[in-house]
Amino acid sequence: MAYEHILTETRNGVGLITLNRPKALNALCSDLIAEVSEALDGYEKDEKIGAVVITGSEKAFAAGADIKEMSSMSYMDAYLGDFITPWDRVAQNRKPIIAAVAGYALGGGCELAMMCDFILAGDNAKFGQPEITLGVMPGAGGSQRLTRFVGKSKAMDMCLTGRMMDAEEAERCGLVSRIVPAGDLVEEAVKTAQKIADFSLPIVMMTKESVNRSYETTLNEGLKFERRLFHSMFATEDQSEGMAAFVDKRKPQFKNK
Ligand code: CO8
Repeated sequence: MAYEHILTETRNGVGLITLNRPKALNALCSDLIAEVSEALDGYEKDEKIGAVVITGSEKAFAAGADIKEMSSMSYMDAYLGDFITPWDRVAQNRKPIIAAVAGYALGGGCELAMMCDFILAGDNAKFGQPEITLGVMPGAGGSQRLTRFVGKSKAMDMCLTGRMMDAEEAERCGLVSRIVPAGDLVEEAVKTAQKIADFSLPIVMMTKESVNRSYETTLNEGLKFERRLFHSMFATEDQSEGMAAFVDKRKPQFKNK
């Protein structure tokens, strides 16, 4: 499938989406997001894909929503057109998605990274919610997801001043899972995704669902949800195989991957 603003390829059970608007530092125009959603939907349906990586360039993951596209938008355009809502499909995807972020991840770029399941950062990554400098506020989760990642004080600091944080600060405060040299980022992200894709797909998907549930519910309800899913895993062939392989001291051959 040929896209205008993204590149896609598959590597050993992993779907790799590369944002590709280099002249605009991968600014996230509506067409780009529609393409990302379509590619993700395709990977979600493709039984050979076990995990996805979204990345940009070494200079920019994405420098935000496309300011040129937004600058003449009216309230009615935004409201009636339900601006940004199509982005929800990224977070709703059922397969694991890793954001591999090098360079700028600003505004909608930072928000897109946070819609993924975890973020691997290149050592040159810079995260920020600079919408305040444009006379608006974050609109795709920056005031909500960022607060859950880094806590109120830092989220307020980022959203109210528009300052950027570097990769080390982002790792320290839990926004990113780990930092790798920017030049190795995509390889490392794909390797990580391949490791996930090698496990049982339904178990991976249930694990993602369970971790995500912790954001949406009380501890008690979340624990019950986790327990029910955990019990259900004993109805899968992959649980039998995984545990038998451990006992037999061999590598498991998961059927559902
Ligand atoms: N939108 C459109 N074009 C952009 C954007 C953007 N967000 N960012 C950079 N560009 C363009 C520039 O206009 C420039 O184009 P041209 O060569 O035609 O003038 C080209 O990319 C290169 O940019 P710079 O020359 O500015 O490059 P620098 O290396 O000097 O600076 C920066 C890099 C610091 C990243 C700078 O480009 C910048 O500040 N960009 C804007 C960052 C920003 O404010 N982002 C937030 C946007 S608002 C937003 O994301 C709202 C989210 C709401 C929901 C999102 C859902 C989509």
